[in-house]
Amino acid sequence: MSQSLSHPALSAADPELAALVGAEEQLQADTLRLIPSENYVSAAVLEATGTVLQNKYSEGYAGRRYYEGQQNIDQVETLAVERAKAVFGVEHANVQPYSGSPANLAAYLAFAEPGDTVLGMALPMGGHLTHGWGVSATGTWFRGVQYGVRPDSALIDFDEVRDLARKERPKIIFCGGTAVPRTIDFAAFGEIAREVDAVLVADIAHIAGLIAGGAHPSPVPHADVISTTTHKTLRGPRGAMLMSRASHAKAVDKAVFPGLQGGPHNHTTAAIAVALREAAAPSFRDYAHAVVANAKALAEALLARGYDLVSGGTDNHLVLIDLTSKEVPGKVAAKALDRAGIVVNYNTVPFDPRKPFDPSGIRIGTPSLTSRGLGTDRMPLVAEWIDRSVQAAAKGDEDALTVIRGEVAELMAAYPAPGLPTA
Ligand code: DSN
Repeated sequence: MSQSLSHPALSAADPELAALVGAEEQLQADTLRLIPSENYVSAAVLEATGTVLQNKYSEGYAGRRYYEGQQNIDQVETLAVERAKAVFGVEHANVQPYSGSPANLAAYLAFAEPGDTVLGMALPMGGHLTHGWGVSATGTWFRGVQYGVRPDSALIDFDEVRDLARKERPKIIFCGGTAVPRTIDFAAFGEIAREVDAVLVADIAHIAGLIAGGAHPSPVPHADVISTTTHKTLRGPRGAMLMSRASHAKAVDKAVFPGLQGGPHNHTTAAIAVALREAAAPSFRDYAHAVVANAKALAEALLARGYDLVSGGTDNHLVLIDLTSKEVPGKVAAKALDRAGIVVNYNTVPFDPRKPFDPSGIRIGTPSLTSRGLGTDRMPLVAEWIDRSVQAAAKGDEDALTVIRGEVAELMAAYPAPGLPTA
């Protein structure tokens, strides 16, 4: 394993751990990372996560803490809050949720009682576990009612959403998801939520960066609450935010702390502030639009190679490939792609006859490769590598995967990743 020269103190204190960090740096440098929920953060965001801010306890909110010594932390959190409000055009922002699942759980705590009905998109249809799916606490402590997509178009079935909302009268309606390749119609969800007097929570975790950069419509003013992680298309640290109208501010804040969490992770808050400053820059608009352009180009190139894409393509950063016609299970393809240096995740497709741990599809996305500067001209090559890897997987041709791995590493060396040490 390689030593991490960029972490001298760590290398001296714990060579074993430092070697693993170094190996991960190498892996992230050499591979084509296509998991749509991953990205590369900037060196500035990375530095902020490694600061002494992590030494401090700060239960409470700026100006009303339960611990002294908040002279700097209050300013850090206020910066993050104000930047979030400006970037997303919201009245209130809470930057303390530890990640997306706790952020969503805080929304339940704020607006529902255990046993209440909540309406969300089913996990196998593209929704998230925390939108009321059975194995999640949100589906056991609450009564999760789930909507899906149309079998013909794989688009959200708004007739079904409206019918379920009228019949079930949910306290909360969740929109957004983890495997939704098309634009979320926040206005349509908002209309349904208002009709049944439900709180609409827009989970924009996947598309937050696209919204910040103007490459996807904003849920403002349709959603009552906006939940997002900060580490996907937004290119921040692993964390989350809840944003809302001013009228919901108190309920949201109370649910996060003291309802659900203790002290905020101040180093993460600082890094969120840095990421939001980056997201406010004009260059981030270019980034967000380039992510979408790359995804569309990649989808076109895959369609040209005979791949079935859920919904026929993409409007955002994500492409969901149904491999049924290729006669290669998603897991087999994902593992072969990994050996070829192309990192994806296997994924269910809507109405999947296979099980979630061995599904029919793979999910890919373009946030990471766009962060490295690859443009639409490279997407036919990416599609070719995916195609060759899937064919190699079908034939059990390990040599072909090794050849592709070399080609991938050679191209990626020409596109240094933000935040990674340069050799
Ligand atoms: N499941 C994560 C993803 O989309 O990868 C989000 O929680």
